[in-house]
Amino acid sequence: MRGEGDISERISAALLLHGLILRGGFNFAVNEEAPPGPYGDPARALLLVGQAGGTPWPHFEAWLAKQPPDIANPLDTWSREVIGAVAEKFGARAASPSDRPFLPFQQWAMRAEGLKPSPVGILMHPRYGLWHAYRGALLFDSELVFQHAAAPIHLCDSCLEKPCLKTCPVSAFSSDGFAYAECLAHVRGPAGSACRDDGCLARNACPYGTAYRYPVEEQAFHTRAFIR
Ligand code: B12
Ligand code: SF4
Ligand code: SF4
Repeated sequence: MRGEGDISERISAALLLHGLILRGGFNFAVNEEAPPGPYGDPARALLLVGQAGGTPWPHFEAWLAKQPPDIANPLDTWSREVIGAVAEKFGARAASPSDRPFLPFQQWAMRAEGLKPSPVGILMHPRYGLWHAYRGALLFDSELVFQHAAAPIHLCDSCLEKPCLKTCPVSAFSSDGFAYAECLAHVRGPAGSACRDDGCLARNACPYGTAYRYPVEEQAFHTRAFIR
């Protein structure tokens, strides 16, 4: 059994070179359905890789400047390249949130860090608010040692005003889920310039984690990818 303390510190150091961080992890239960590990058998442990705030953005932009101008899905490609190299170095297999069929990254994140969804679907983090994401997972063929951490406070529970739900021009969030088509039509349309240029108004309305808010260029990049 690998010592998680030791390996996760070394993995963290390797990821930090690209502005990425470890987002916790867990061991799969025996007989639990798990994605393949590095040798094709079901993985025994998982570490999530992600970002908090815009720290990977300058690394990604520097990489992008050296790519052909018509490169498809650049952020996925960069993430796969960087996280794939870290996986290889540490005997893991890298998985991406964009791999098909989609892997349950948000369920994994809830299990790894005890996070819960905000009313806008994005998981709420006690420190980063809505300004964090997952860029990959490292899958191992043997168990790791994890420290047990207390479940974090879910900030949405005490947020009575819920400005995130009052800001969207097309009220895209409801108990039925995210009205993807309505959001898309608005963001693509003539009245959608605020969402297009400055990012999702609902996400930006949340008062938490504002120090981690993505740079405007990154928000515009995500919106462009979303409406493509
Ligand atoms: C398909 C997808 C979408 C689709 C449809 C979402 C849906 N209704 O299912 C669309 C295109 C609408 C979408 C949009 C966005 N998404 Co999205 N999306 C995904 C993706 C690739 C697959 C989701 C899935 O089916 N998973 C498979 C099931 C089995 O896994 P799961 O963990 O059980 O899935 C959970 C999510 O689907 C979630 N969910 C359901 N409805 C919605 C709606 C929204 C807006 C979100 C964020 C989550 C969400 O609930 C499920 C149960 O826990 C995931 C990555 C992944 N692999 O999970 C990202 C992911 C959920 N998206 C994410 C984000 C941030 C967004 C955006 C907010 C920003 C963006 N990337 O542009 C936008 C929202 C639009 C906006 N107005 O800004 C993040 C969430 C991170 C977090 N902090 O929680 C993820 C995890 C990607 C990542 N790299 O981190 N997304
Ligand atoms: S505005 Fe309030 S309810 Fe909405 S995501 Fe932020 S903390 Fe949660
Ligand atoms: S991008 Fe704009 S239209 Fe879409 S959910 Fe956010 S605020 Fe609403």
